[in-house]
Amino acid sequence: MKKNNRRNFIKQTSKAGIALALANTLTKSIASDKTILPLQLQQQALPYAYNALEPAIDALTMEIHYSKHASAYTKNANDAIALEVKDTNSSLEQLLSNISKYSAKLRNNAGGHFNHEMFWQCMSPKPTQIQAALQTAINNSFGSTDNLKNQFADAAKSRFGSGWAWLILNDKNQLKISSTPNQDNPLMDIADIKGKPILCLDVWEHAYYLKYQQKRADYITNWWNVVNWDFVAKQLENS
Ligand code: MN3
Repeated sequence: MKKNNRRNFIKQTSKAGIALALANTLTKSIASDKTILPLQLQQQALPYAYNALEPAIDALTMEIHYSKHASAYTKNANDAIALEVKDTNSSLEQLLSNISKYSAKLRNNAGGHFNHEMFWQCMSPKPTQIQAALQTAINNSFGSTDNLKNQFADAAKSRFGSGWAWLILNDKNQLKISSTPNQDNPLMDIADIKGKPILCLDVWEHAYYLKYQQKRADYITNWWNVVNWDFVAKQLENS
């Protein structure tokens, strides 16, 4: 081969090599799009109307909270999952239990999705009663429902800035109260107090500020009137 020809041959071959490598990558990523079904989160329909929890929570707060804040967490969580989560079998709970391995965007938004989906179910427009099995569990852990409510309200009131109050079942099968900052929750490996969430309360200002302004304590007091104790009992039963 003449020198010039050899140079051209090398040029052509390396171009072809790059093209082939690119084609392989594209084929792989298209194939993986078909075979890999990454975790997809969906915002469930609110189980009651926006105004159904009035006067404890006003309709406008519920509408903005559900249709703007919470829906954004779900969307942003899915965007982050698509980029970061490779394990196709992972559930949201498994993801949360390994959340320290992922970005702040995934932590904040997957947490935000889980927390809000649970929060809507923790409330009901129709009054519910604490049934026997739940009452026994509450009495065993706190002595009385009033003590539970006081400890929970203290956790909710003393959470500095934005966050959540939780009733959880820990790995020793004890009911405990905890609180988390931002959109963290007790399922996360980074949580100070871990456990299975039984009841949660959103104490971000977006959850109450339109009606209550700085009076977070009043929001908490009125919130007890819409707690869905049937859901709480079911969470405990399934734990
Ligand atoms: Mn919220």
